[in-house]
Amino acid sequence: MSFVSRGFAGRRRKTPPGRLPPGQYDVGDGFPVLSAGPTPRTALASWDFQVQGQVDGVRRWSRTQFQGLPRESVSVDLHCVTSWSKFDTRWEGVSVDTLLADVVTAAEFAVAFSDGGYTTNLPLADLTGGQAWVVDTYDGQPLEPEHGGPARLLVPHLYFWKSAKWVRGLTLTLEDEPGFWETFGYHNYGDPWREQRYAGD
Ligand SMILES: Nc1nc2c(c(=O)[nH]1)N[C@H]1C(S)=C(S)[C@@H](COP(=O)(O)O)O[C@H]1N2
Ligand SMILES: [Mo]
Repeated sequence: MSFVSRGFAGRRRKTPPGRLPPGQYDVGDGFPVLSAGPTPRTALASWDFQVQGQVDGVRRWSRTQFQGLPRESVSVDLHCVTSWSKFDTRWEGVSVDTLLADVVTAAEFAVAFSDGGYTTNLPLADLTGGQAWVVDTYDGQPLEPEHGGPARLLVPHLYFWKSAKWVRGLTLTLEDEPGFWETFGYHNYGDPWREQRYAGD
């Protein structure tokens, strides 16, 4: 005998129509943690963010300076290559447009680098135009270390591995230089709507 009616399974809100890319499922209220290594614990006092590489001068913001930059709130859907998607996630941080505002560069690519050694590459055009942020707040709270605190990159229009956790900066490059997962056979670009999971997709 079972008292559990099928109705209870339907308590989770429904997947918003048209927002689930091919091969993905809605993870609902859960927020999986996916890290290729241990969670680095960076002292907030020593955290900084740098823009380096093909630039007319390295830009560096201390934690305090970073917190003084203009901030944006965004609500976005996340799509992990392991096939979970999470809708309407709320973040706060600094637009990459703000960080690159006065940088003079001929670069067309960038490599985001993180504490712990993780890297991921993107075309510069995918980091600008209101498409990417360095976020330090999730759902109104300081970003937890497991999810990338003190700060992570957020590039929601690409698979979530492009959103480098524990990010410390961007290296602007003339040539495209594959990052961590990209060297291990994942797709170089990673558009979830074109299901670009692996090299060759
Ligand atoms: N530094 C770093 N960033 C990372 C990763 C990682 O292993 N190290 N994993 C990526 C992958 S594959 C995904 S799906 C998301 C997971 O973020 P979450 O743990 O907050 O869900 O972070 C991405 N950013
Ligand atoms: Mo992922």
